[in-house]
Amino acid sequence: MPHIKGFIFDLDGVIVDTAKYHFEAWQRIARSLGADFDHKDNEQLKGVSRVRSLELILNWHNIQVSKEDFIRLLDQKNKDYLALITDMDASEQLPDVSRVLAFLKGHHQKVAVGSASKNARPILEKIQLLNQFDAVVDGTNVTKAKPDPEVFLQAAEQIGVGADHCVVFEDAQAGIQAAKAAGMIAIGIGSADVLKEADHVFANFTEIDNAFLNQIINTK
Ligand code: B16
Ligand code: MG
Repeated sequence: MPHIKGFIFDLDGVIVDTAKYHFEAWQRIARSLGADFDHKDNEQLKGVSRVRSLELILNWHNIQVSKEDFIRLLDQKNKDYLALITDMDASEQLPDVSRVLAFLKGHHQKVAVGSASKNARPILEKIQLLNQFDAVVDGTNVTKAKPDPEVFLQAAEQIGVGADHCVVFEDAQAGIQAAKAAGMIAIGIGSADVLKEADHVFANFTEIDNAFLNQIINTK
């Protein structure tokens, strides 16, 4: 029997390149406040909740806003983000996601999504992958954001697999930390310079071949 029984996929930046739309929407908000931030700062916003993202941007620039404005800015960011992804379709699935999914399912692995996003389900529907997963745990289900392991522990529970038998694919520092805190194998999707705490790092799924997946499934 293989040791690994389940794979949990982060959504934004792993299954679909929504990370660029989150960045654009947050930049608009920052600029409306007379502030700005770059791609390097943006790494800190990946994988963290909408509320935490706004707190970070305001902190970087020492900006104080009222509770009402805070809520208005969150709402505006989500409106801008939803407008950017309105025409998203299956062509925006990141390369080889469907090949990796098919391989894992063909090898009796359970597959789940573990995302901080409250928009995860509609996005999965748009890119026609919602029905491919055994479970979806997202920002509407969890109370503690990554790097807390809650989202991945809930996903493992929903697919009925112990945390130490799960593997996570993640593009964010906070997500890699969450996977490790959950006691899971963490595979980074992105840059090794950024995802230093991951067990393995690949630029994208095209670099992950079936031999590697086989090896991971049989890792003890
Ligand atoms: P929403 P993931 C995360 O999704 C994004 O990486 C992060 O940038 C975003 O702020 C967060 O979802 C919340 O998203 O505003 O749609 O609820 O990478 O965990 O799939
Ligand atoms: Mg992500």
